[in-house]
Parts: sequence; C-alpha cells; structure tokens
Amino acid sequence: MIIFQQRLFSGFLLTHQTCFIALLACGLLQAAENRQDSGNDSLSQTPSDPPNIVFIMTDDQGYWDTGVAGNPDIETPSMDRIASEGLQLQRYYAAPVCAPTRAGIMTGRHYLRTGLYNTRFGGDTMGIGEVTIAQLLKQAGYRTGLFGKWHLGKYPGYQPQDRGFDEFFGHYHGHIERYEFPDQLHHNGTPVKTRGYVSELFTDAARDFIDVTHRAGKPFFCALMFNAPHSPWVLDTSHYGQPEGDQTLTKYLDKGLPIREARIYSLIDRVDQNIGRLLQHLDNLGVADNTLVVFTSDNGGVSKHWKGGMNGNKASTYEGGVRAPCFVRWPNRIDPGQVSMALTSHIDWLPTFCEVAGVEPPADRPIDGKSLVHLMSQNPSDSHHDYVYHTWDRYSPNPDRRWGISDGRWKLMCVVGNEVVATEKNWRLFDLKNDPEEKKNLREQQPQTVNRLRSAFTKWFHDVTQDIEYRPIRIPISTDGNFETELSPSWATWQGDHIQYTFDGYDWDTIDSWKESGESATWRLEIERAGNYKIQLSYGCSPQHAGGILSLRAGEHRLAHQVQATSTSEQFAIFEAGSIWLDAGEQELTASVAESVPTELMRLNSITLTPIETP
Ligand SMILES: [Ca+2]
Repeated sequence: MIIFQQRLFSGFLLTHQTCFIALLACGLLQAAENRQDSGNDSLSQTPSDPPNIVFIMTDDQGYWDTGVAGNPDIETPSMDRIASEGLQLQRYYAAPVCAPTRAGIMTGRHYLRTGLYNTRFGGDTMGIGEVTIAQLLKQAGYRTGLFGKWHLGKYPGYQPQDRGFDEFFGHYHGHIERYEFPDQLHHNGTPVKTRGYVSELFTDAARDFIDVTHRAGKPFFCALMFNAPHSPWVLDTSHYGQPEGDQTLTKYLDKGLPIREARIYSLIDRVDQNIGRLLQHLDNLGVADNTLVVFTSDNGGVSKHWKGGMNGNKASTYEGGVRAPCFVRWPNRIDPGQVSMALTSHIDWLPTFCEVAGVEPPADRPIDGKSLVHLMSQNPSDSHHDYVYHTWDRYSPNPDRRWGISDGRWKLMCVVGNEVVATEKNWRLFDLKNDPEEKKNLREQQPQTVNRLRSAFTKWFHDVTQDIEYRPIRIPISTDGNFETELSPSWATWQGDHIQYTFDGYDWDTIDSWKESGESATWRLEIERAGNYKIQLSYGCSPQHAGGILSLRAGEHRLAHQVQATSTSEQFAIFEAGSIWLDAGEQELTASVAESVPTELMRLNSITLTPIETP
C-alpha cells in the first residue's frame, strides 16, 4: 500500500506526468499495456502510472439507500464494497436536484455560475464557455467517455462529445420514458435504437470503452451516469422468460415494502449488480489497484421506506435533499475502511481529478471546489470546506425561498413554496450535531448564529449569480452538415390567456390550449447563416378542431399554415409547412394563433428547421 502525504503527492504527480509523456515519446505504452495484461501483480501497476478514473453516479438515490448506511432492507453489496475497500465521505453534499449537481461536477463551480438554473425549460444548459473536467483530463492524456444521463444541454455544441468526451452513449434529458428497449438515447450526437435494459446497456458501453482505452495504452476517465432510480421507475422485464425485474421486485415486496418503494429498491439493486460487473471487469483487466472509483448520487433520495431518521427528500434543502452517498476506492492510495466527516461537495471532483492527473484547473475563473486528495490518506481529516451552500428554485435563482447553509455544526435553511412570501419567520436553524434529524428550530435562541450564516449565504449567493443572465440559451441553428434542429416546447416563452406548456417526458411535451388570436410561443435562435429554412411541424389536432391558422414569424418574414386533423389531439403527425427566411445572428421565431378558434389551435409538439441548400 502506498500512502503519500499531500505535499509529497503533488511532487509525485509532476513526476508521473513527466514519466507518462516520456513513455509516449518512447513508444513504450504498449509495453506498459502488456505488463497490465500480465495480471494484477506488482508489475501491472506502478506508482508512475496515471490513475484511471471511474466515476459512477446514480440518479435520485438517497444517502440512506445503501446497505452500508444501515438500511436493513436494500441489498447493495457492490456499493458497500466500494465503501469498505476505500473512503466514505459521510458528509458529502450534492445540489438538491439533477442538472445543477452535474454542472458542478463537470466544472468545479457552483451551478449558478455556469448559467444553468433549471432542470427543464432550456434552463438545464451549461454555458458554452465552461471548461469541463473531461476537457482537462484529455489534456493530461486521458481518453474520456460518458455513459448515461447528461442533462446539461441537448443542442449541438452543448452535447457531451462537444464538451470533452471522446465517447458518449446516453440521453440529454433529465429522464427517459422507457428503460427496457430504451428510446431517447444518442451515440455521439446520433439517435440510436437499442435493445435490452438501460442499466445493462450503459454498463456494457462503459466496459467496452474501458477495454478499448486500455488496449490503446491510455488512462481512462469513464463517467457511468445511471438514470436509475429516477422515475418513471421502470423495471427490467426485457429478458422474457427470465424476468429478473419481477424477481427483484418480488424480493422487496416480500420484505414488506409498498410497491413504490419496492420499485425504487429494485432499480438500485439492478444498478448495484451492474456496478459489481464493472468492478469485476477492472479486476480481470488487472487495473483495479490504480483505478480511482467513485460512487455517488446526484441529489437527495426519493425513497421513503427507510431514511435513517433523515429529514427531507430530493429538491429540499433539508439534509435528506442534499446529502448523498459518496465512496472512493483507490487501492494504490487509500487504505480500506477510511471515513471522513469533513464537509465535502460535488464541486470538489474537478480539482480532485486535476490533481491526480497532474493538470491545472482553469485559472481564469473562480473554481469553488477543493481537491479531496488530502482526505485520501490514513486517518483522513475531518476538515475541508468551511461552509456548504444549497439553493434551488425552478424558475430563476432566488435567495429566499429554498436555500440553506451549514458550517457542519449549525445549519440555517428555508423551504417554502412559490405561493408563499418567504420571510425570516420561515427560516430554521438546526444544531446538526445534537439534532441530525433537523427537528428542533433554534432560530430564536441563536440570533448571532442566524445572522452569521445568513450573511455568509447572501454574500455567496451574490457572488455566484452576479452578472449572469438566467434564461434559455439561444438555440444554435447551424448549417454544418445540413442537419435538422428541433425546437422543443419547453424552450419557448409563451404569451396569452389560455396558452400553456405541458411537460410530458420531454419528447412528448406540447404547447397547447391556445385559441385566441395573438396567443403565441417564441423561441430564441442563433442563426449561423442567413437562408431559407424548411419548416416541419409535429402536432396533434382532433378532426373537429382542424382548420385554424398558425402563423410563424421571424423578423419581417412570415409563413402561414392551416392546421390539419390527426386522428386525435394526442396523436402527433408531421406536416410540411413550407419555408421561411431567417436572417443571420440573433433571431426570434414566433408561432401564434392567426384567427381565433373555438377550442384550441393544436397541440404543438415540435418545430423542425432544416436549411435549404441554395445553388
Ligand atoms: Ca437526480
């Protein structure tokens, strides 16, 4: 076992990076690979090998949803194995919801700095100027792959393969609708059809990526981002005749869990089996000792069967909404059975991985995270961050409604709905040392602590939000490759007394209920090159409502389309609406009701723009 102190470790990194470059120059990587192929012995891994990194994250798994957390019913032997063979970060914090945590992981910055502010409505897009950990690790010679959920941008330029990942197989949105034979998946920018169950598919892709990278003699950064156990909680019944999902579900129903909880536990159980397969694969390749494996989740849990006394769930700023499981295994560096109570955060991964890979984080912007490497030692410190901060509001950053701050001992927080005007009376102060369940509000007894924490929070909030515009990015309309761009309903802003947006799993969302002349939806576009663009509309309209006129307008240019019938308003069909000229640069495309209709114009599912080649 090799244990380095922090100061020595930094020097070691310089040395190992230099060695790696020298290996490249001398063409000796094949020899290194051959040594690794020879098995998991002292020759297969040396301290000078750059560590591989496998970052495994689940979606909506709570701190309490593992066996090692004390949960008496869930079965997670692989997750527990990572914990017992390495370091448990007992007070590791994610953001309250999905996309914000992912932006923090990728950038090392609080998500509000990145322009991302939502999980839908186009607000789940990480700013184009951000530098990701994948880009940095590529600079250090790593091959990079992401398998599973991205949720940081769906349009070209914002997809994983545009943000530093050599290989991407997964989905852009916050969730997908089908887990068996899953739809809504893409491979390096192209939609793909798939067979099988989603957790297996992502794991298989990660395994294959590791194999190819290992054979090429490169270190790998493999981000395996399971979409389970996020809703809609679809079990694995894809193996007809051997319904593994049913067996697992039955196991948890037999333990007395209600059906909702049994489904969530089954999804986690299935993920755990796949993590076990991946760990075994690392063993088989002989690279486990020099592979840093992280297991964590992206926000608080949604399960409620057993919470170990913790308060709150996903999306709240109670501990149950923001504390996540976090285990780190790296046999060359970390002794088994280590535990740290230090305040740690999802924003710490970028500086951590930069340090282990020997590459500098960006120096031209604030990096909020701090490297965790100093905790990867015997008897790890319980000191890291002075404060952890929590904030989440779906529509725009807000320092008053749903927020929290903790110095480890004391925590000040507030959770109120949009219908409530938040005041100081809604604040709650908890002594986490003596009241970890966050039951006893000490706000009135500890005014100085309240003032100190609120002051620190507001200072932080101002810092991370200043000079940043929070609205959907302009959708890039590129002529590169002559590809189509689909304008999704959730990215529109809409005006009118009746018009509304209906969220229905992203690909089935609609703009609907519009019927008065002038009611409209507008998309903000960035047009790369002026020209004519073919317009295709996907919508549903029942026969008795057909015949209305939809007007499309971009600057001075207009197009009208008479709405046609589909069999029902819920069945979408694609209609050619003609073409419209779009000037280069920043443009707005507005769809509106040209003439009032009795009920609704249509249920508009998408508008697709395709550049028309000019001779
Ligand atoms: Ca999540």
